[in-house]
Amino acid sequence: APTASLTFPEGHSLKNIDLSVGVFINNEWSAGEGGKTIEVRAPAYDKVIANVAEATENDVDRAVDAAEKAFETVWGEHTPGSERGRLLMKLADLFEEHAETLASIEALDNGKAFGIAKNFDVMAAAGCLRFYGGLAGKNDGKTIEVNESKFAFTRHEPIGVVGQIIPWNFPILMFAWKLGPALAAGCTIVMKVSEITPLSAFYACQLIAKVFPPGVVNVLTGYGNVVGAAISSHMRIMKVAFTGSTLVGRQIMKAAANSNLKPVTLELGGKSPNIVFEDADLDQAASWGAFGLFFNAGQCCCAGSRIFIQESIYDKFLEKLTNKIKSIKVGGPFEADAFQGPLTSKLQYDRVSAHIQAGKDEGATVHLGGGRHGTEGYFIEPTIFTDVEPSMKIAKEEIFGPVIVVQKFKDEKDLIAKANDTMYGLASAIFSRDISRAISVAKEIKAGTVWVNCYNTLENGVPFGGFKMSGIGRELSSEAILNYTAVKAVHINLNGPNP
Ligand code: TXE
Repeated sequence: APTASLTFPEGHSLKNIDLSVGVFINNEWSAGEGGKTIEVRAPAYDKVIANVAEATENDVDRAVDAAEKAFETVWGEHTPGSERGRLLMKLADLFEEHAETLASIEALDNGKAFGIAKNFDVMAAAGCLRFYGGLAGKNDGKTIEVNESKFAFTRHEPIGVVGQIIPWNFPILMFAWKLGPALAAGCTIVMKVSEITPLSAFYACQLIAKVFPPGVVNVLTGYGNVVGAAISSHMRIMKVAFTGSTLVGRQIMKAAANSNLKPVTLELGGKSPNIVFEDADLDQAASWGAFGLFFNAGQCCCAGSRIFIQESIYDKFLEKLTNKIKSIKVGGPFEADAFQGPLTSKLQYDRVSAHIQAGKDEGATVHLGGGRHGTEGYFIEPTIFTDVEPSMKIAKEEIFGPVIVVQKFKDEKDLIAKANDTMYGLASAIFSRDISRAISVAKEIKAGTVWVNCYNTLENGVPFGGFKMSGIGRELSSEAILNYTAVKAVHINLNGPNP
């Protein structure tokens, strides 16, 4: 099986690390069936850092065989919930013990700042695994009193082998978000990690092999139209969970419908409104507004990419927001204090650049930035567009980069119409000191998350997911476990008459 040897820039706490980058099935590594590999690049330096095994449809079949065997022999209902929980917590501990290494790999592969990768991504991943460790075995059914001669009970059974497909913006965190609820429910997994950022998950597989029986977690990467399609159309995969673009979400759903009608959960794109009322604490709103979009270089599904400012404070707030955004340090993953890294792939850099060009062509004003940052890697300057019309491409489409679109509104009625004028409905935020206004507007916004006086704060215990074309189903919290269980009703005849 292929291996990779990663070298970190001088001055970093870790010099280099070797890791397996093959197909991970039954806690063992192998080459992809065809022996082909995929180049993985470090986006900050535009350099190839690894050649990882490209899996094929047959590799997916092998992974399903392993997962099925594990489900039928050692996992599922063969391991009590408390024991599944203990193992999840053990993996959480290992994530923390290996945080330095996991974060170094993540920073190099994805481009995000090492400090953020360590203190946010890896720690949040560990926290998520631990949260689901605590929930394992607590998803009880009901006893239902029907009548004198009958009662029924329900069992929440693990659904079986599940397929999971994740993207490149939060590789290790999405890995944990998917693993946690599925393993807590008792499912076994065939996971496709993004071909753009597979490395942190591969390192995590070494930790998984120390904790879980063979076949419980199987991980591979490859192209979406081959491996992703094989997973979503597999007849023996009983459920598929996907995070990625709306376009691909639709294909996954079609593939599920055309194969075994497996249930589908989708966590897709967004164009989330961030609303600043005239009575807001403007410094607070500017700070969260900048964080809400520029965190992870704007590559967040829930990014607050449309800022709506009430007319009466437009100039004053725009100035505060602009100053905050100007203070963002753009830099490589191992530069001290860098907040905004590169776009994670050349493709994403090109897509974001095309959106910026479209904004210029359609007549919006570039208030800040609007170009490439530096000469090496896929960096784009923090960018603000003003004079934006709702019909413009930059106001409608998800940009998924460091580009914020600013619009004005008159009053609540005007705001609600504008904020909801989108096919998406993932997140939103309201900045106001008037709690009644915040709550009543929160009720009107068509989105799965409404933040009040904050942005991008995710909690393991709070469900996350989209309205409208932002997705189906919820991640995190006890809700996510329901995605991985099937409810069985058992009817008991006590002494009822024969028919
Ligand atoms: O996503 P894709 P891309 C949005 C964001 C971005 C756009 C495109 O707007 O600009 O999507 O990004 C796998 N069957 N988000 O092209 O293609 C693929 O291999 C099954 C939002 O990178 O959706 C990868 O593992 N799987 C987002 C995963 O899907 C397929 C995160 C995501 O890739 C497949 C990322 C197929 N036919 C992008 N084709 C979020 N919600 O956070 C591809 N894949």
